[in-house]
Order: sequence, then structure tokens, then C-alpha cells
Amino acid sequence: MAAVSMDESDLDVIIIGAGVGGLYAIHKLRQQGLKIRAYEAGDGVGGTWFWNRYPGCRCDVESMEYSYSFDDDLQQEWKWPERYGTQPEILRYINHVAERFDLLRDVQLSTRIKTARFDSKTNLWTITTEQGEAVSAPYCIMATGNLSTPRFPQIEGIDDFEGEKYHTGLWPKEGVDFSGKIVGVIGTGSSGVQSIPLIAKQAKHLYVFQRTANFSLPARNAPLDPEKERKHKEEYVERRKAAYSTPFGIAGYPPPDKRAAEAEAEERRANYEAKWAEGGSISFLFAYKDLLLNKEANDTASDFVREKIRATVKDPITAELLCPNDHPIGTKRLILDTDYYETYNRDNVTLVDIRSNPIEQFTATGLQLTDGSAYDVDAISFATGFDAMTGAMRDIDINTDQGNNIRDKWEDGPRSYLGIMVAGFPNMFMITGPQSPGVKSQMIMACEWHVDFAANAIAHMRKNGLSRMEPEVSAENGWVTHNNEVADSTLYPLANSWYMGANIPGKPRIFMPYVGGVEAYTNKCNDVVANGYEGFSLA
Ligand code: N01
Repeated sequence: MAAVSMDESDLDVIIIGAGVGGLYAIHKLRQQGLKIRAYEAGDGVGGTWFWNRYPGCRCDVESMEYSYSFDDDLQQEWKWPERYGTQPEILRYINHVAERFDLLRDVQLSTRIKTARFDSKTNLWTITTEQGEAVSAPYCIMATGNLSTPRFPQIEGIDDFEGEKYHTGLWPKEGVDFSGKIVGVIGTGSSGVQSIPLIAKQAKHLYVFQRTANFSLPARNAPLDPEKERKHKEEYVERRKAAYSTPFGIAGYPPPDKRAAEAEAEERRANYEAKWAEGGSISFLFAYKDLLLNKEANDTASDFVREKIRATVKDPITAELLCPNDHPIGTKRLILDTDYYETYNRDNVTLVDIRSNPIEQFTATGLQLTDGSAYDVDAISFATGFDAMTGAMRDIDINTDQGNNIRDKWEDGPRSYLGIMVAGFPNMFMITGPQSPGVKSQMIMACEWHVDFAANAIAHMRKNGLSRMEPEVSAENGWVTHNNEVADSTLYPLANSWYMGANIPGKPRIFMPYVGGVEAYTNKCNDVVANGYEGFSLA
């Protein structure tokens, strides 16, 4: 039995994870005079941006938006060099924030949490670490991330491969030199699509093993225009506020007022061309108001992108394989790329279709497909994704002395109230949990929203002498039903996406993010608080 370390025994809040959400939670809760400790599995802070160091890793939200809003001096002083931040730039920014606000003194690095247990007699959460340490506090914040549990495919012989093996979500800090090597990339989601053009430039030969083609739009990355930056900074405070009244939590994109069918074919084409030239995904998805609601409307946008792929990729067979045809555009995370489709015109790049001819097994020297063909490679990069949204919390044994366990509770899919708390697990707050708009919005502001909600709830409890807060089961059931109804009114459930849990064999097929929009969601949260934390039981 692990001992409670005495110097931590008077903690008020335990935070699990020191990514974007966990770091802001330290700052916010410290301002309330609380004693906090954050535990982080990595040997540095930054979460996603600490782990995903693969070549080409870059955010798909523009850098002026993808940053903290809680401190105006910070947002005025920080200079982003490009339209979209690279992983090293974003990690540098996060480390700057950690230093600037002296956050690191409350972070214990290289510490993975194994269990978290709530005791209803003491109203304390006790966590244990893999090193055997145990620590208790009245409140526990799960800042564990949505895409933080990398997954390798379950394919026979994977451990027999004797070459170099990498996962995009666990990329070595020192980088990888593929010069002169034959490389295989498995997976063509955002991580694959971003890394493929850069690996292709270095490798002797690159084989891309594609099971499902995805839609990708040009990012049109460029150095940040100084005039745009000046104007953005001038309007920062108002833009951040306005972001909460938008569907995706990003201001500056006027929502469309027309349905696709209301435009003539020529007008539609010109509209899509303009969006294609502009770059970015929100602008494209805002071409018409029914693109994510109506299949025929969506087909017009999907067809346009398929045409672009065919016009870019010279070999018609490769082009056809790269054309997505199993899901409407936007129902999987829309990818932003730099020269992805152009890369298939290089002589040293081969696209291998593992949909019609799946990988049978790995061998010591490479991989073998079902028809018996074999590919010998020096290195494999697995761009095979994550156990998204629920994986990180399910990896921790979260339970209570009343017999509740998060793995059992979420066996048929996640259940939460507002994506913030879970009935049966008092005083446990989630940062951008399932059934919140987190991954369907600007994640840093989504983290700020949830941290502020938790911090205000804790302040409310302390002020009113309350020791326990959790959702009422009826409120949670209502929110789950509402989530499913909203998702079912869209095209999202048509895709086999990680939003649906469909990328993990055996995971329940439930649409996990809230897609009613940031505005509807934040209004709901505000109403809940204004009505005395309606739907929560406070004791
Ligand atoms: O992962 P994914 P990702 N055999 O799950 C394939 C965010 N992100 O790391 O579709 C063969 O999207 C799988 O094929 P299929 C962003 O939100 C953001 O790329 O299951 N293939 C798919 O092609 C993103 O959506 C940024 O048939 C297998 C790929 O692996 C999310 O992270 C950058 C397989 C996985 O794609 C996840 O992106 C990077 C198997 N057994 C990531 N198993 C930016 O901000 C899986 N695959 C830009």
C-alpha cells in the first residue's frame, strides 16, 4: 500500500495532465489561494504539443487564434511567425507561459497516474502514481487530453519488425533522419497527411499504406502578415469575446446564410474556388449553411475537392485512390496540408491501397499484404491515431468507494453532464470532456472555459461550506440524449471517425463531441450557473 506523501497531504486540488488545460488550471486555481499539484506523464509540459513532434506537425487553427486569452499582455506581446503555428513554435509558447506565470513549481513531471479513487466518508480523491506515491485532495481535475492515448494497430507480427518503429504521437525528441532510407507510413489522417510530404523529401523511397482516403484542404501557410497581426491584436479582446457566440469558437468567419442548393452551379463553384484559394477549414465549411446537415449539399463540396485531387495527382489510378468516397466532407476532422497531393507526383513515393489488399502481417524486414506481396522497409511511421476522448481517462482506474468505476460507467459510450462532470464521481472535473464542444472548437479557449467553470464551482462550494458536487443522474441523462439528438440531426455519424470511436476495434460507436455549437453550449453553461448550478447536486 503506497504511503500518502505528507508534504502533499493538505492539497486542495489534484490536476492530472500539464498540457494546455492543466497549466491554465494551475494558474487559475492558484489565484484563488488553493494549493494545487499537477501530475504529468511527460518529462516536459505541453501535452499534445510535447508528444507530437513528427515532421510537419502544425496546428490547423490559425496561430493568432490558437493561444490563451486569459492575459492581455501575453496575447499582445507574443509574436507568432506564421499563419499556422508549428509544433516547435507552439511548444515554445507553452513553455513561455509556464515560465511567465511560474507554473512549473506546481508540476510533477514524469509521473503517470495509475488510479484515482473518491472516498465518500472523507470527500477526498486519492491518486496513486506508477511509482507508488499516493496523494489526496478534495478536488480532482482531469486535464488528460482528447488525443493523448496513441494506438498502434493490432496486426500480427508487429513486434517482429526489426527496423525503426515510430508513432507520430510519441515522436522522439531528437527527431528522426530518414535520409537514404526506405520508409513506410501507415495512416492518412492529419498526422499522416502532415508528415508524408516532409518524409518524402528525405527518404530514399516512401510507401504510404492507405486504408481510407481523407479530405484535405490546402493550409496556405505563410509568414504572418504584420498588418493582419496588428489589426488582430487591436481587436483581440472583442474577438475573444465574440468567439463564444460562434459555432466553432473562432471569430472572424461570418456564418453562411445560404443553402448549397440556393446557389447556381457556377456561383457555387466560384465560392468553393475562393475558399480553396484562401486556405483553412472553417471558411470552407462555412461555404453553405447545410454542408454538414444535408448529403446533397455536402456532395457539391465533396465533388469539388475530389476534382481538385484528380487535377493535382498525375497518375489517374493514384488520384482515384486518394479520392475519399466513404464519408461526407467535414464529418471527419478536415485536414489542412502543405503539398500533400503534390507529393504523390514524386518518383520516390508509392501509394499502397490496403483497403482492397489489407496488411496480413509484419515481418522482420517489413510488411506483407493479404495477396502475398511484401514491402521491405528500414523504418515504419505509425500515423494510426489515438483512443480519442475517453482513452486517457479509461487508462486510469477511476473509481469510488460506492462501487462506481469510469470504465464500467462508460462501457457503452461516455456519459457526462456538459462534458464537465460525471454522475457518481463527485468533485471530479473534466477539461474538454466528452459531450462538450472541445475538439469541435478552438481547444485552448475550450480549456479556459472548462477551467473557469471548475474554478468558479470550487469557489462557490468553498464559499457556501459545501463539500460535494456531482451531476444529478436525470440531468446527465438529459444531456446525453440532447447530444445524441444534435449529432443525429447532422451528417457526422455517417463517418467512421474517431469522433464516433470507430477507429478503435470494439469501442462503442457513439458520437462523442457536442456539435450544437460553442454559442449554444456556453449559453447553456451560463444558464446552469445562473440557476444555482441547475442539474448538479451540491451537498
Ligand atoms: O489519427 P486519425 P491522426 N491499419 O485517427 C489509419 C488531431 N491532429 O493522428 O481511417 C491501417 O485521424 C486510419 O485508417 P482508417 C486532429 O484532430 C491535429 O492522423 O481507420 N490503417 C487513418 O488513416 C486529428 O483528426 C493536427 O481506415 C490504420 C489513420 O491511421 C486527430 O488528431 C495534426 C489502422 C489514423 O488517422 C487524429 O489524427 C495531427 C490499421 N490497423 C493530429 N489503424 C493538426 O492540428 C488506423 N489506421 C493539424
